[in-house]
Amino acid sequence: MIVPTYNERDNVEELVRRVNVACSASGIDVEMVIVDDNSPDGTGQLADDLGKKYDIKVIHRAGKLGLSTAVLEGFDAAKGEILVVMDADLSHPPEKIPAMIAKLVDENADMVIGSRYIKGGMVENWPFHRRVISKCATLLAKGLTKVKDPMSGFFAIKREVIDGVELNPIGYKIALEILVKGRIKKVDEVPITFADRKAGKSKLGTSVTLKYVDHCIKLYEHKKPWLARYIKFAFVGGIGTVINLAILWAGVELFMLYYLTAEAIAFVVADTNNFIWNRWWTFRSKGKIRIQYPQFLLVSLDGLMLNLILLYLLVESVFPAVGVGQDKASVYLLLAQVIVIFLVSTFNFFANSLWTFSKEMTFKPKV
Ligand SMILES: Nc1nc2c(ncn2[C@@H]2O[C@H](COP(=O)(O)OP(=O)(O)OP(=O)(O)O)[C@@H](O)[C@H]2O)c(=O)[nH]1
Ligand SMILES: [Mg+2]
Repeated sequence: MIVPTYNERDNVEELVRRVNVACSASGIDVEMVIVDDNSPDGTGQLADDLGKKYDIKVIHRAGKLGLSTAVLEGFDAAKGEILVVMDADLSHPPEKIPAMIAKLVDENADMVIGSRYIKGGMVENWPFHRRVISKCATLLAKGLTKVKDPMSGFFAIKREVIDGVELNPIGYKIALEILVKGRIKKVDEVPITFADRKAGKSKLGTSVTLKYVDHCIKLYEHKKPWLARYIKFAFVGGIGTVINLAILWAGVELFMLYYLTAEAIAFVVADTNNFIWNRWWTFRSKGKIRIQYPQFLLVSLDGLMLNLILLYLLVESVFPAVGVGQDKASVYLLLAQVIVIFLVSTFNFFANSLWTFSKEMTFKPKV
């Protein structure tokens, strides 16, 4: 049992007791590994004291080094062939451990999640905003795993699942990392009632949310590099689109430019923005800018031609044919450009992936 702790003095004793009661009732031999980050409230000392009565190994780390690294250190220190991870704040019911282990042993699962979001599972007393955040976070991971509650901090694995697997501790959600990278053939879930922490403070903050999004993006890149980069490219394109539309609008409305001229200027400015973001973020490229920027611009020039032709066709023939967009400064002009941006971005994505950033994008699977 790996339990990371930071300022959990009011919870840890009850946790240890309940874990031991639950396990001994089911004949499970349990070693607890408490990984404490020098909690100012003395959790580490209390854990040492509890070690006199229970089978506990306490790892004292110098300071708050993060939840995921704590869990990974716990994995290294634990002796067992089955590893269970749970929070110390009594949110996770220790009484469910035997059912989770039974699925590993009797039903040959490789990983079992204590799940809030399958039938029989629930969350107690969460305010509306936390439910929404949790649901959104779960939604973001949908493409990574079929598990209903990959955000759970309560799970059990066989050690062989992570043996020799390089786990990146950037994320707060180590279960998700294991689900994506671990050697898992069969994964199962056991319903739990997630109790809101009664004592101590949450360690969640905005930076955790941002790190989570970053973690998810990296996992998608690991699992589906093309899709992940297409989405990032589209996101960058979204920002570029706003810039593009703003300049197009200003050109037509404020500077009285011909709409195609305004769009040409808008396109170049937005495109340079896109290059910077795509090189640095989408493709994480370290290639030579003096080669890549001209390549990117060249791709975009083709894109620009396509853009102008398609915009012209939409504005001059398609829209009039369906009876809209006679006024060139109208919202229909912008609508036409939005459609064109989608088509041209897709063309640009493939051209840049296969040429400008071809070193970063190969069809070979990552090893
Ligand atoms: N060792 C260590 N443990 C940590 C660290 N951050 C959090 N923890 C522990 O990890 C577990 C989960 O943290 P919580 O603050 O409960 O996070 P949460 O469950 O998402 O948030 P709440 O629902 O508000 O409790 C708890 O047992 C914490 O004590 C850390 O930096 N180091
Ligand atoms: Mg908690």
